[in-house]
Amino acid sequence: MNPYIQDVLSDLSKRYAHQPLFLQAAEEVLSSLTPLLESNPVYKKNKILERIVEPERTISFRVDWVDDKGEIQSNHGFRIQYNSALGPYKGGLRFHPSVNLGVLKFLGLEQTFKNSLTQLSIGGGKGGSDFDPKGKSDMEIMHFCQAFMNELYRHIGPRVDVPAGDIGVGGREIGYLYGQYKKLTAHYEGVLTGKPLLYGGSLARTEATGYGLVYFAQEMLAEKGRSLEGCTCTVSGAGNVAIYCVEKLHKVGALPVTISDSRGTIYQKEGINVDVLKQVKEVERASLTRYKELCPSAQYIPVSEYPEGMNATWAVPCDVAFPCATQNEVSLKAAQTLIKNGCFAVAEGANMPSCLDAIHAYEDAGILYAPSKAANAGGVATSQLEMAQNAGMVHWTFDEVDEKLKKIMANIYDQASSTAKEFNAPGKLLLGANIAGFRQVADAMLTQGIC
Ligand code: NDP
Ligand code: 2IT
Repeated sequence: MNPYIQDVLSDLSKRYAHQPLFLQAAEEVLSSLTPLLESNPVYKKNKILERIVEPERTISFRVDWVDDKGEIQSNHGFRIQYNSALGPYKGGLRFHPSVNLGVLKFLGLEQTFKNSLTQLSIGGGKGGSDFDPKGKSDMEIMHFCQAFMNELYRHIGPRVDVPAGDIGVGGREIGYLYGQYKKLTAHYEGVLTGKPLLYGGSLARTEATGYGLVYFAQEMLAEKGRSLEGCTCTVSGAGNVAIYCVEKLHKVGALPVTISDSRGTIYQKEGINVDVLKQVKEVERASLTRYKELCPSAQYIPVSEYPEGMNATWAVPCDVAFPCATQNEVSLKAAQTLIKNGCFAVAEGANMPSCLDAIHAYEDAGILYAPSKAANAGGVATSQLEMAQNAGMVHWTFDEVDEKLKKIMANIYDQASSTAKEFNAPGKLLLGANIAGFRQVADAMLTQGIC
């Protein structure tokens, strides 16, 4: 590894030892940059690495709200405005008890390079709260979202910072957040994306991350003369990304056989039933034990019965694996099991779902690997299409948005693949995506001066 990168990573690990996920994300990106930095001393001269890994601004606030029993609750809220070299800050909000500054810094750093790869003039941001939506009533969710926006509204705007969804934040939460923003500012504007269709949401935004992931995987397989048709696929997660990944896999003739949530995994040999999955997760907001009730032929494996050190999903033999739940859900042991069972490609829907040693295992085994910041960029790209429609006061059809999404995913694939070739590492999409994403942000920073 280049000594400049080593110095920056070593300094980061001293300063942020308490933020392991952020350090992991920084190492994952920076360790790809050696060939670029060696041929371009200008980045070191301008201390680009030291600057790019630090958020431009971190906002943290208290969120007080009242639950259904009349008790006062208090949570932590954050918005990280990571990098605005390429455009307004853009990125989701995550509501999950595990949220802290380190988690959001990892997500914000990844988002910065992901958004760069879309080539749609969006900077990087991320936010959220340690609020746990599980088991909360609709009224409690609304009160929390309103309290969160009471602080957030002063920092965002359609040309400033445009939040969206992530884990625990979907159409319902974006609706409540939007209502409160409008109440506080009296502005009816595209300040959030993933909005319901009635007031500025874009068709195909709900589907975009999962569909885009499958489009990316198709591009990656096509370059090797292969296709998803007839492939058995394992998918983890049962939320927005997983549902529409499963739906699209069926549409392209693949067979998705698993889904999972934080309590267990469903394995259904004949293929996951998308209608039942949507009923359970989007309508009833229930656990996957309910899916098992509705589809008795499916097998349910509770977390307590998972093989040691791994998620049961990755023990199911497959051709292609799609991790779509959360970070570090594919351990080294899981990666080795996938490879041993004949998996020939991994395409990441979640952000940073593979541990660093799992990525090394994919590379050593020579299997195809679609890294998250490229493969799951369809969600944020379609958010930008929502911003464009809002700004122009126009509405595009589902097919128009879907066609644009397909082209964007093909373009991201081309950037990752051609950049890997440019640096003599053909097929190494992680290296290609990291260099391509980084180079655009870094070059924009250089031309904007020290400010
Ligand atoms: P959702 O909240 O809709 O779904 C998340 C799913 O993952 C749920 O099934 C959840 O189970 C499971 N999950 C979450 N955390 C854990 C955990 N710690 N352990 C086990 N299972 C867990 O979120 P999304 O589908 O939107 O997001 C999934 C991933 O995709 C995240 O990494 C997110 O950052 C990424 N992503 C999302 C995009 C989007 O547009 N929504 C865009 C790009 C990436 P349970 O309900 O039981 O908690
Ligand atoms: O990780 C992601 O790219 C998202 N959660 C989507 C962000 C967005 O602004 O649509």
